Amino acid sequence: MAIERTLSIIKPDAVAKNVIGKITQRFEDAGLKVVAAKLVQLSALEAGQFYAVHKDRPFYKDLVNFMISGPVMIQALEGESAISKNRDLMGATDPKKAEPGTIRADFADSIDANAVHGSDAPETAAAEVAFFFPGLNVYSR
Ligand code: RTP
Ligand code: MG
Repeated sequence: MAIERTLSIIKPDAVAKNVIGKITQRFEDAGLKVVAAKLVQLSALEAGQFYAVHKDRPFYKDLVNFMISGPVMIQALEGESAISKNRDLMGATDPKKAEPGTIRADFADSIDANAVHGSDAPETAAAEVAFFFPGLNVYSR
């Protein structure tokens, strides 16, 4: 077990539902600390770069268009096993398959509008935190 950082994005559907606070409360209740945050409207270029790993998948264009459909709340979360802990709090990608009590089960409408993003591994967490919060390591400690 180790203290990690992970990247969370509260997606446009959840921001529109006014549940930034409720979702962030779940992170805090699980022992994760918000160490950086910004509410932004992503450009197509930023969203496309961020999800570049999926660029050849059939859902890529819809995913990028969804991510730029409204503001998103981007947070770096820090804590014990933050990467897997956040994924557990989020629940499965498809909210119909998400465990009861997870963020996606409670707040997501569909596999496309699924409320939150979370980094899925140490390598992607480091890259994603650096993508949105360059210099975080320099300034937060
Ligand atoms: P995220 O990256 O947003 O945290 O979601 P995830 O790890 O649970 O799922 P991932 O496989 O990385 O897919 C990224 C996003 O693409 C959309 N998606 N649609 N129609 C489909 O089969 C499909 N598969 C994935 C979802 O919105 C997913 O969050
Ligand atoms: Mg993913």
